[in-house]
Amino acid sequence: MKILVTGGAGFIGSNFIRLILNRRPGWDLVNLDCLTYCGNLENLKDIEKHKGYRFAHGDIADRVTVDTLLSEGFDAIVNFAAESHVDRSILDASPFIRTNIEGTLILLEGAQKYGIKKYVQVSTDEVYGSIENGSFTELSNLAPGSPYSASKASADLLALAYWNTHKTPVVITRCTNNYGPYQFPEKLIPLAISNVIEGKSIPVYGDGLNVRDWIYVEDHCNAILSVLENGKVGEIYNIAGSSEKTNLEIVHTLLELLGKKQDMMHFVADRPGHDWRYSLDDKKIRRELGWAPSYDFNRAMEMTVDWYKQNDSWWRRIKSGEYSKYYERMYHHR
Ligand code: NAD
Ligand code: TDX
Repeated sequence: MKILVTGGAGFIGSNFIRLILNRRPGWDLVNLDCLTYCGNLENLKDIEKHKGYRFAHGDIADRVTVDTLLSEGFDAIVNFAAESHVDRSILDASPFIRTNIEGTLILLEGAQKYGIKKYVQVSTDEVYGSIENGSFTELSNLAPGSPYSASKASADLLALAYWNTHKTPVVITRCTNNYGPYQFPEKLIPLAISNVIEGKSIPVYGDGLNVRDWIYVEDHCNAILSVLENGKVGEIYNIAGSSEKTNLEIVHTLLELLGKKQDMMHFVADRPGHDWRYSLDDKKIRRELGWAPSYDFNRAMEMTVDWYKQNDSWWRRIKSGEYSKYYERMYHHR
């Protein structure tokens, strides 16, 4: 089995590559990543010389790059490559349109042209928008609320249109909020942990009562592997962690795990258009593919805090570079 993994130098992609090399020895993986601000080859340092792994530096939105690579012959594509941060999509949506929509289109065209047998589009719960009560199923309407989620919803629609029109063998996964090793410290959990270790307070948007469902990244990666191997083409699979928490609950848990006082947080101006609650019904993937998350939330949060404590050079390097300018711009006025 030879797989093109795109965006494999990011958070979830790098965890997925490591999982596959462990769980499916004999598979060949090529990681196509253009290394944006959050793409980091350090995330793959321990496996960079693995015989089943190769890095290809390039852009999914560049047709020649994708065409040249796919002409080698691949069985499957798993598309993680994306601009993934909601706050950045509020500051400037253009890169989201280019990578998340145009990039997906180019991969779909390539999948079609080179007879790829399975194309997995890694999507998000955010495409359904916010929900007051209950949970979205795969049949729920799309109502994205941010430029980020609108670009992901567009990509999902393109993928489904390719299945309908060309019978391109696409499968879509929609997962809730991930946490774990190698998450870029602009997202709530790694930002909060690293801030506290640095002696800084955690910025909480609005009243902190927005709700997210949290899943440990390895559980998400296992779900994607199930979908890659056994998911039905043309279908969508929701993936959830069954751990809905308010942002304040997350912050309190982290401060407790880090042994700090609960006042090491402060409220800042809310995110414009901030979705209030995400919630997914994931009965379909449990029933049809027999997947279920295996990590307990409290245990996995503990493991995550330990990882950021033990790997502080990883995030300190990121925080002291270009990223510091973004952080200043994001939080200075809040
Ligand atoms: P990330 O931002 O950490 O990583 C994205 C990776 O894509 C980076 O390595 C980056 O260099 C690469 N990339 C960006 N543009 C590219 C391009 N044009 N060509 C090639 N590579 C490019 O993101 P993540 O959190 O790992 O998310 C991965 C995927 O999972 C995304 O599609 C995201 O929408 C989806 N997702 C994320 C979450 C979450 O909680 N993080 C939840 C559900 C779904
Ligand atoms: O400093 C912060 N303070 C804060 O209160 C940050 C960065 C976030 N927040 C809030 C906003 C959200 O309600 O915490 C919640 C989580 O925020 P993010 O970590 O930015 O994630 P979210 O916006 O929920 O989106 C994430 O989950 C779905 C990923 O970034 C997406 O890529 C994924 O699709």
